[in-house]
Amino acid sequence: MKKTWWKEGIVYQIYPRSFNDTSGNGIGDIPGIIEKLDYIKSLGVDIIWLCPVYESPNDDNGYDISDYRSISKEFGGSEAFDELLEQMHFRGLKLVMDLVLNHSSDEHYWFQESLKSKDNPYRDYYFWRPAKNGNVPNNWVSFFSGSAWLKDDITDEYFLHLFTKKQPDLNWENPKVREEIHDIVDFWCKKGVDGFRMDVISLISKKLDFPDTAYPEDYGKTIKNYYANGPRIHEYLQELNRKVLSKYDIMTVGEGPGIDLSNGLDYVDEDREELNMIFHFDHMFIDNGVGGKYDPIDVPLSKFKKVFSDWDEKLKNKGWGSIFLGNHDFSRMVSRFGNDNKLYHSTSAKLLAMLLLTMRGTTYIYQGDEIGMTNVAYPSIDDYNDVETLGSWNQALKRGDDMDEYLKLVHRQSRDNARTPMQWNTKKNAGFSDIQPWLKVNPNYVDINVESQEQDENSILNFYRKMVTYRKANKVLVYGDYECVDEADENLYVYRRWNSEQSYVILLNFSDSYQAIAYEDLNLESTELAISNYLESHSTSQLRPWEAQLRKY
Ligand code: ISL
Repeated sequence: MKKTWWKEGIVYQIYPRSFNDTSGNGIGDIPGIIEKLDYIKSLGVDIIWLCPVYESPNDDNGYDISDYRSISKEFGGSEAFDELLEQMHFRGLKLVMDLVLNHSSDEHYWFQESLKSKDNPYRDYYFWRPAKNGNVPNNWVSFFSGSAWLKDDITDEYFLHLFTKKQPDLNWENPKVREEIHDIVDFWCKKGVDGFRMDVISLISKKLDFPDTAYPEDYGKTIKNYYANGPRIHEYLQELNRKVLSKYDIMTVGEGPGIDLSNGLDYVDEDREELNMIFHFDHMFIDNGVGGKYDPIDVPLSKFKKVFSDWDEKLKNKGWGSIFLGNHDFSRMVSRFGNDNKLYHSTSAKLLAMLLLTMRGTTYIYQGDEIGMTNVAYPSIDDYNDVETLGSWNQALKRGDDMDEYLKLVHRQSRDNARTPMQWNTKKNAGFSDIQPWLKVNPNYVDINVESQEQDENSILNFYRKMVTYRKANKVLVYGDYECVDEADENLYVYRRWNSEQSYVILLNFSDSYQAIAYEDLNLESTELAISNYLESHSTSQLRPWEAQLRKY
C-alpha cells in the first residue's frame, strides 16, 4: 500500500455552528475555530474537516448552499476563512472542506433562474418533471420525510429534492452543471485547501426514468436501489478526478448512503482514480429497522464487528477505509455504542477511542467525542432544531403515534444529539457563547467539559491524546494487517494488527460485566500491556466492564 499523509493523518471534524461563538450571537463562527486551533493541535490530529461554511439560508444548517464561492457572513466571511487557512497551515494542520454538490439551496441563483420558465437556460440545472396522472412524478420520499417532489406554480411542474424542499437536486447529466462544479472545486483547490468531504456523493447520478420504488416503506432498500449508485456515478467521479482533483495533492472522502460491500471498492480502488475514501454507513445504520432510524432494532455485537471485518477485507491492498463512530448526523457515540451512565461513561468512551485509533483506515474524531459528550434529552420537541427530527416528528403526529413515546425516540435518535454546543468549561453556556446558543447546551456540561478534563491526567481527553500519540509512533496501527479473533463473541471485540516487525492485540469488552478471555491460542500472558483504560491490575484472563487493552504481541 502506498503511504500517504491522509492515510496516516487523523481527522478532527468541526460542526462550526456548535463549536465556539466569538461574535456573541449564539452561533459558532470561524474566529471561534481560530481561537481553539492550539487546543485542536494539542490533540495530535493533523486534519480538520469543516462542515459547510458557505453562504446559506441554513434550512439544513449549511447543507443548502446559495453561493459556493462565498463564506457565510454569520461565520465571519471570506476574510475569516483566509485567516483560518493561514493559521492552520502555520500550525501544520490541513483543511478539508465539506462540499455539497448533489443539491444546492433553492436560493442559489441557478435555481432562482430555473424556476422562471421552461426555456430558461438554467432550467436543466435541476430535475423538472410534469405531473403523473395529476400527481407527483413518482413515489419517492425525501430523506427528511414527505414526497421528494414539489410543484412550482410558475410552470406547473415538479422539481426533485431528495432532502428538504429548499435543497433541489442538481442535474449532473447536464455538462454545464458538471463544468460549474469542476470550476468550484478548482476554485477551492487554488485557494489552498487540502481536500474535500463530498456530501451524499453516492446520489449524484439519477435513474432518469425515475421509477417508483418497490419498497416505499423500506427506507434502506429504497436508498440502495433507487437513489444511490446511479448509472453514471463512476463516470462523473472519474471525470472530476481527471479534470481537477488529480492536479492537486489533496484528499477526498465521499459520503455514501447506499454504498455497501458490493460496490464500495469501486469508489476508492486506487486504480480507478475516483475518490480516496468513502464513508459507508453499514455500522451507522446498523440499528435502523425497516422504517429507518426512527424504527430502531437491537443489534448484537457480532454484527457490528462483522461490518469492520468485512470492510477491511474488501478494501485491503486496493483502497482505503474511513474509521468513524459518529458525526453531526448521529447520536453521540458514547451514548450509542458505549454506556453513558456515570459509572461507565469515562471507561466506555476510552474504549471507543481505542477502537477508533487501532483500526486500519483513516481515523475521524467528531468534535466533543474527545471529552465523551453525550446525547441530550430536551423536554419538548420545541427545543429541537434538526430538519430530520422535525420531519419524522410530523409524520408520527399524522400517523397518530403516542407522542410521549416518540419524544423518547427523539432523545435516542435525533441528529441534534451531536449538535449541542461544545462544552468548554463550567461557565455560562458551557463557555460556548455569552448568550443563549442557537441550540441549548447539554446540562451535563458542568461534569463533562474540556477545562476539567485538561486538569485530570486520566480524563477521556488525555486518553485520546495518548492513543493518538501511540498510533502515530506505531504505523503498524495504521497500515498493518487486521484480523478479528472471534467474530461470534457477543461481548468481546478482540483483534490483531501486525506487520513484519510488530504485532498487537486489542481487547475490548463491550459490556457492563466481567468477561472471561477464553482465547488460549493468543498466549496473552507473554504479551506486554501498552495502553489500557483502567489504571491498574490488568489481567489476561478476564476483562472488567468496558475494559480496553492494547497489548504488544
Ligand atoms: O442523517 C442521516 C441519518 O440520520 C443521513 O440519512 C443523512 O441524511 C445522509 O447521510 C446525508 O447526510 C448529509 O447530507 C444531508 C445533510 O443533512 C447531512 O447533514 C449531511 O451529512 C443533506 O445535505
